Amino acid sequence: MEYQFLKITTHETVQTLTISAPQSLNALNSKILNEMEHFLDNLDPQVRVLIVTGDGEKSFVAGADIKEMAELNEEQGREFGARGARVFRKIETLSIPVIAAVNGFALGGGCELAMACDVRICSDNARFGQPEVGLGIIPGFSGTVRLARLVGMGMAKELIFSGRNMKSDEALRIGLVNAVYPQSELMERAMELATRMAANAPLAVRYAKQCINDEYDLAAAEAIDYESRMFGRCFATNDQKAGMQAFINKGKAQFKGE
Ligand code: CO8
Repeated sequence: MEYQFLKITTHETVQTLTISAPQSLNALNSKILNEMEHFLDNLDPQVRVLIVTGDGEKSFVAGADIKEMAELNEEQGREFGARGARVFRKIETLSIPVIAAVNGFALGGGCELAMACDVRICSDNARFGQPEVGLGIIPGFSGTVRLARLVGMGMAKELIFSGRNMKSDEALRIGLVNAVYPQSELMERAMELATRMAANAPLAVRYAKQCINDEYDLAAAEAIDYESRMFGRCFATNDQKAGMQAFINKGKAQFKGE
């Protein structure tokens, strides 16, 4: 499928998805959400890490498209919110790591998109925030869920109730992003991190992601048991044999993801 709003580039086993709607600072409309869903549902199985970013140097994603949302009624609003939430959940549960390279404004749905990714890094000009209450709505693409989980309930409530924007240094301090880089270095640093992840055993990385995601909602005893079972599963893979043999032989394993 030819995408109107997505640019996709591939470097070895790392793919970069760039959201591109420059006239609205990459704001997410229904067409973009549909294209993202199609892309995620048809991800190339050779891809081991996905980087998500926004087109240009000003904005990652400046939110959901306010012009599209302005005339929605209750049912349409629920449907639009559910569509975004579904697409973002697909990112969160994708079988490979997803890195958000936040290159500017990540507001509203943009901040929510970044939070659905596994890891967030950003440029020094990035701005984060959930300004929805200033528009008469609440975060609707799972922001009330993920922001509180990422930065704690008190900070999430302050940010969501005030709707204030936050600079990259504060985002780093509260743990919303893992690292801040000069704008000119961001994509190179994202690729370095992705390449490092992509060199590891793909099934082990997948199981680790599944563990961290699924165990979050379990009681400790259940979570520990879940991890033990997933740990056991690793020993049914060829990559475990290859990885450990390579260590013993002082070599480097070429993982096949099987
Ligand atoms: N939606 C639609 N258009 C947008 C958006 C947006 N979110 N953000 C920017 N644009 C458009 C502007 O309207 C403008 O278009 P035009 O040239 O036609 O007037 C163009 O992008 C450039 O923007 P600005 O001129 O405003 O650029 P500035 O540099 O002056 O300001 C800002 C940049 C600060 C990012 C500013 O554009 C802004 O505040 N944007 C809106 C940010 C926002 O409030 N985002 C949250 C939206 S709500 C949301 O995301 C809810 C998610 C859950 C939805 C659940 C649905 C039920």
